Amino acid sequence: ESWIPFNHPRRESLIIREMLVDGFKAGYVATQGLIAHGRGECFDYLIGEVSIPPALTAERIAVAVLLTAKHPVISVNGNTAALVPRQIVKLAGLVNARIEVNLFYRTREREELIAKVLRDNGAEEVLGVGDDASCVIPELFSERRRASCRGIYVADVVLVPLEDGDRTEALRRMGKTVIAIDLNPLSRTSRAASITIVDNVVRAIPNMIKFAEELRNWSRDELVNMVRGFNNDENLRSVLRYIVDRLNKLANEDFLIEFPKQ
Ligand code: PTJ
Repeated sequence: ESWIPFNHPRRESLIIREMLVDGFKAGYVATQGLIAHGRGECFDYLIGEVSIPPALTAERIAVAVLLTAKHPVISVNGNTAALVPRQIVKLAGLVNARIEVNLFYRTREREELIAKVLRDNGAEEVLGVGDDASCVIPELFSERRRASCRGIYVADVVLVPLEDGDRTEALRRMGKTVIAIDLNPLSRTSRAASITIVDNVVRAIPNMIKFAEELRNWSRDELVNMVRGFNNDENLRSVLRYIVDRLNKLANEDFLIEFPKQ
């Protein structure tokens, strides 16, 4: 990241790209992960690269759900390991969740590299590596269906940043509460999840850490009550309305970059 000028207007975004490229060069970000990130960036532009109100609502509810879960698990893939490894370990500690490596493009080498990244960032236990992923998620094919028998397989609540739609649906069919973080509000994952957080994982996880620090002092009843008032369908519609309103506003304003007249 040293080559990125300090005053570059898109410095933040370039640094995030660099983190993914570094993870790719180190062998744990999937090639397809770079493409997935580009799609995410596009949706991030539409929401204005900030955590919009319905995202903050979903993040708060998600933390309450994690805090009241029996067996919460945070699923980690290549992109998440590259972008927020330390923050994932912190959040897992605060909500008492186990961490599992669960890859779409599964290879033993990437699993082990990601587990190492997580351990280097403070994780004491990382599930889902190699033979630990010996339970089978029904209705999914190939290596993608393997999950840890101590982790995702028995979890009641699973947090999946950047997940594939098929797997989200399979986890829902198993009766699990699925919390998705996905910048694309139209994706199958977003539409299939129990709680959909339309936000960049680099903002969502730190926000969730703050909410966890606040909500962990709440009673179980207070948390359960708060979750009861949440409707994911309604929240996801608010995201779409937010984008429509924002684009409408921009379409009625001057948004071109001005230059002095020659
Ligand atoms: O590491 P692996 O093998 O598990 O593979 C990970 C990827 C992401 C390649 C895999 O899960 C995949 O192909 O995912 P999809 O189907 O491309 O979906 C990724 C979704 O995440 C897309 O809808 C993107 O808009 C969204 N996304 C990308 N970057 C971010 C994001 N959402 C939140 N924060 C991001 N930084």
